[in-house]
Amino acid sequence: QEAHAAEMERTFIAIKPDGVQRGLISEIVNRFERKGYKLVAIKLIVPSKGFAEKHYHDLKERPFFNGLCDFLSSGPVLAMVWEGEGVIKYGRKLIGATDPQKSEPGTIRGDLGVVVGRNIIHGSDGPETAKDEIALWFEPKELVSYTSNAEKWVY
Ligand code: RTP
Repeated sequence: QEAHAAEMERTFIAIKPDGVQRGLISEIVNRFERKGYKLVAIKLIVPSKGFAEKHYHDLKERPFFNGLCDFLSSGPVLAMVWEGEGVIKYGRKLIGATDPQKSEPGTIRGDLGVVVGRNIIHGSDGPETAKDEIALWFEPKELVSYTSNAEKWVY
C-alpha cells in the first residue's frame, strides 16, 4: 500500500550550535535517514536572539530562558523538516530525553551529549508545535515535496 507524501506527518528538527560546531551533522542526519524518514527541507542559519526567543516562547518564564536563547543564537543551526509515519514521536525517541544524563545510550543525546544546556538537537514535541515551528523556520516554498523510490520499500 502506497503512502502519499501530502498526507505524511512532518516534524521540525534542528541541530543546535554545539552539534554543528562538534561536526555531528552527518551523524545525526544519518540516523534519521537510515530509520526511513525523508528530508523535505534543510538550511544552515544563525538565528537572531529575537528569533530564538520566538522559537522558545513557551519557556520564557523559565530561569534558563535567556541563556538558552543566547546559546541558540550563538552560531549556525541546521534547521530541517523530516517526514514520515510517526516522525514527531519517533523523532523524539531517536533524540532521547532532554537531559543527556538521563537519555538512553543509543539515542542521539545519550550517545553524544553530556549536559542539558548543550544537548545538541531540538525536535518538535507534538503535532501543533511541529506545525508552528515549521512555519516559523521555513517558508512554504522551502518545503520540497517529492516521491522517493526508497519509500516503497519503507512502507
Ligand atoms: P527541545 O525543545 O530543545 O527539543 O528540548 P526538550 O523539548 O527536550 O526540552 P524543553 O523542556 O522544551 O527545553 C528546551 C531546551 O532548554 C534547555 N534546557 N535547559 N538548564 C536547564 O535546566 C535546562 N532545561 C532545559 C535544553 O537545551 C532543552 O533542550
